[in-house]
Amino acid sequence: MPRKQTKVIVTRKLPAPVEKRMAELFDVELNSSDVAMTTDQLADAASRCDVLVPTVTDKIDGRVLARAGDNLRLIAQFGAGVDNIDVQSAVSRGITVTNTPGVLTEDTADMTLALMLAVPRRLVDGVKAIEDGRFSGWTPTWMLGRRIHGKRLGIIGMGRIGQAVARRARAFGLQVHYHNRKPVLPQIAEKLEATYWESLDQMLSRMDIVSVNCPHTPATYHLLNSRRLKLMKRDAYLVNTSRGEVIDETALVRAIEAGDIAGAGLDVYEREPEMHPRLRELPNVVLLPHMGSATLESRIDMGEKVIINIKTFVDGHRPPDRVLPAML
Ligand code: 8YV
Repeated sequence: MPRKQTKVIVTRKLPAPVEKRMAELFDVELNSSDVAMTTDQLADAASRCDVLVPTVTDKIDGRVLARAGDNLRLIAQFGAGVDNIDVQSAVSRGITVTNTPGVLTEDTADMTLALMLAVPRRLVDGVKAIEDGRFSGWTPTWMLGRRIHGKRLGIIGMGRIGQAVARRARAFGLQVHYHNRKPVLPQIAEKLEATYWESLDQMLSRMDIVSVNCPHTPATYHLLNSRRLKLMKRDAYLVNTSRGEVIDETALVRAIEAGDIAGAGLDVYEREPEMHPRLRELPNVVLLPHMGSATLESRIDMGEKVIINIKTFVDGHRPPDRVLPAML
């Protein structure tokens, strides 16, 4: 099919240069209101387009896919994570799924480090003290946090983002440990001086900071449950810039309230934009609104990846960022 006749529906507002390029290339329907679509609206979109461009806020499940038209051939996710899409159902209906890996790695790793510093060093407490006019001068014992340098970092999920976190962590003098489905290549492990733990339980009990950098899949849902949170050291911190579902949020709130762990830095939640109501009341947490990849550069690069995936597909080739159920 000629590109210009390819009907592309984009579910959310994308950066202006991305929308402009899409409009030049395809018969595109944009969402200038940026209001997230309902299930009915998504199903309607899926029934009318050749290519659907969803984001993390759109649940493309069996119900939506069942109502898709025969014309829907490609779901080109704007995002690295695809846990909002029932990839298995899509692929079994002959629909190709793509994502945008690689281009948001460095920004997400930066935000992970920002949280790893912010929680133990009480960055937000300090900002609030200034805002509230509570800074009455330096004292030897005020605003004491915990040192980062020399501590042990345990990374759960040593993919692109996990490795980017490890590179940064080395510069901060952290010792890198990781748990992954399998060890990384020896040359990568050597460069990062990273220690592999086959047993997540054993790693958790020895780390000072734990960072979640694995995708949300059925295998990682509630990977950090109440039992595992209890394995962590009482003075350890937990950081999550991946997906909320990897941590049992209620168990996390209880663990922090009970003093089982020292605090947490979270960018993602189990039921976004909702979060456990007591999370906001805890003093030793830093909470961000899912902004790990929120730079203009990342979002434009993600848009460009979406465009390349669509163009390649429409031209009859295999798109570069195809996602297969076996990869999840
Ligand atoms: C994206 C993310 O911006 O790419 C991901 O997986 O978590 C985010 O940073 C979001 O998913 C857009 O769909």
